[in-house]
Amino acid sequence: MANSPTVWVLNGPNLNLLGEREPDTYGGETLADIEKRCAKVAKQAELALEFRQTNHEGELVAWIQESRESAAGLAINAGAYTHTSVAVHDALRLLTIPIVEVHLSNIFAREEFRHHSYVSAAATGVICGFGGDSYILALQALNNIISDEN
Ligand code: CA2
Repeated sequence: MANSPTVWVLNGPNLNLLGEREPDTYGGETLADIEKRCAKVAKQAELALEFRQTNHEGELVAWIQESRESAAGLAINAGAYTHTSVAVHDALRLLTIPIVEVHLSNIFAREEFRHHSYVSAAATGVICGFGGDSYILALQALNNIISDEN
């Protein structure tokens, strides 16, 4: 979409396996299903979408840095790196665009080690616990902010 603001959606480790196991925790959708839904919502909102997944911390950091070149907003589900990665936190702190932290599950209703997030302190807001809908809600939040800016 020429000249449309681009929203980036970045996904961390193991999210490529969604839909294969633990549907009670993460829902039955695959990441490809979620990407399709995001693409539909982005199109309706006249946003371009860049949707990626990696199992590697360094690649996630590199993509966060790369987003500075073209992203108007970022939604990130850093997976388990949410709870461990100072590098992801530092990279997010370099951004000046709105950032929404996304989780499929309600991390606060789960094990204690999931209650702390290195992403939250660098994020504009957090959406968790709504399965694949968490991504849609994140896109809507980013669209509201980006529309207000323009
Ligand atoms: O709820 C979320 O979105 C999480 O970011 C998902 C991560 C987890 O480490 C976070 O605490 C919360 C896990 C990624 C997906 O892991 C799978 C495990 C089994 C089958 C499919 C995916």
